[in-house]
Amino acid sequence: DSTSNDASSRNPIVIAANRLPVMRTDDGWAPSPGGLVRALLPMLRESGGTWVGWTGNSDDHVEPFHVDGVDLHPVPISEEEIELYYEGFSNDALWPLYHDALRDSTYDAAQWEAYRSVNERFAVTLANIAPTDATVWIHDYQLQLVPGMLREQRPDVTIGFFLHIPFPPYELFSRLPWREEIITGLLGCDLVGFQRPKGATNFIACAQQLLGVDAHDGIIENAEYQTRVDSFPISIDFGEVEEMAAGRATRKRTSQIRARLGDPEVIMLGVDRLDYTKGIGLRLQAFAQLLEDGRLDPERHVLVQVATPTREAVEHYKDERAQIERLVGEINGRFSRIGLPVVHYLYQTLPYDELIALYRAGDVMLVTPFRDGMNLVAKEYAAAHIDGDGVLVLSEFAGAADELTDAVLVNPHDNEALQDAILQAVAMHRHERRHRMAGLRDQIRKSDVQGWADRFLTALLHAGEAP
Ligand code: ADQ
Repeated sequence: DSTSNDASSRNPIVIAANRLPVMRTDDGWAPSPGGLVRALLPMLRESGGTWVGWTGNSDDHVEPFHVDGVDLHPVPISEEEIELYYEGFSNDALWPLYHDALRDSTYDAAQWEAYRSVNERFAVTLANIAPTDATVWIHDYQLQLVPGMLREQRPDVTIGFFLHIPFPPYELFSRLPWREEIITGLLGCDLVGFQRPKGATNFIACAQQLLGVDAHDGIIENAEYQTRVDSFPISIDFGEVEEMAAGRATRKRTSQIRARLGDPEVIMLGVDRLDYTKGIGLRLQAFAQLLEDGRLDPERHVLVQVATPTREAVEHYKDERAQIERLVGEINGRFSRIGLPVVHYLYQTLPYDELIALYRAGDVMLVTPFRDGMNLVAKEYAAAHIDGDGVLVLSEFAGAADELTDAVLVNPHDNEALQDAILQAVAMHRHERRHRMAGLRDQIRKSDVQGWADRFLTALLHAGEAP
């Protein structure tokens, strides 16, 4: 593969993420769906690397195993730790803080202790299995202490970290009682990558303010090494989505979906994990208001909202689900006709090919998070629109807004603006729709997930070299 850089062939790569990139099937394990796994697995296979992570099941005590020619090294996490480290500290303390979705601050020392100890277990595992001079790539907010812990044990390895979610400004981050520890953990890296340039500058500012480090040109000076800080916007496997969208089965399914929905003039679509950062509620309210004012017509305009079940054990997620389901009920009660609901709501994880068929059926895609690291749904929607038509309404607060400037960009906190954006998308002239969609597709085609992984690993390789 001509795009694979020499980074992948020089040193073995070891990846660490909360989850292993596999799911259980009837007869063993299969790679998890998703572009990230598809981009990273071939790289590991070529470099003879290993992926370190949790199986997803607390009762598992699985020995290292192989899937598709890649070594997988399970890290056991107990049920209690999942409650404290994962649901608690990662998803109830860090997630809202990093997405400026602040509620009452609940920072709990027992959760922090579990976070620290699971991070330590990852670091020890990595230290034990990483070959001499290996490249270690650590992923996401669950593992921010691992780089520092690993460097202490293994100064020979080159350490990179990529944060998939936003990194907050100092004013928010400094609420965290363990703020210095987190920054110190990340400063164990040779390279720290963020989705947006703003994440990188926020991180540098926090390191300066909290630890008084010396920083210049995206480089932080530590006692004996440097940490490079930069942005690497993640993407999707454009070719694969396009190919799936072009298949006969997808085309058939797309027309079937349109027919089932009663062949409306405009199908609006939302696809999100059911997360309070995704702005599903405000989107539904804007839609309801437009119906109420007669600016949308339930006979001509329908909304399909797919909400994927996620983090169901966390209280805020239960509340969010209840709110959304009440809203859907209210809107349908008021505006639907027999056999023709105006909101079609699915609380389900769909197979990827069904999702692609839905994207193709969607005339207007509504991606309106309050805050989002990147948002891959926005990119998948455009990649699936091989017909060159369709409009993306996209929140300015999604990382994707930096690149996808041909979307209808909107501030989702401003309900009037959101309503206007929806109407603008619905009424957009065909010529403008096609022009914008071509721009979106060009942008995503030229920076896909393979390019993202190559850029990160190349930068990591050079970051690890002596200055
Ligand atoms: P997420 O918050 O999960 O990811 P997103 O980037 O939109 O958000 O990715 C969701 C993925 O799940 C998409 O690839 C989508 O196809 C899939 N998906 C969603 N609903 C589904 C359903 N019902 N059935 C099947 N598949 C479904 C985090 C960050 C993002 C960042 C990514 C990657 O929050 O900001 O873009 O990581 O870095």
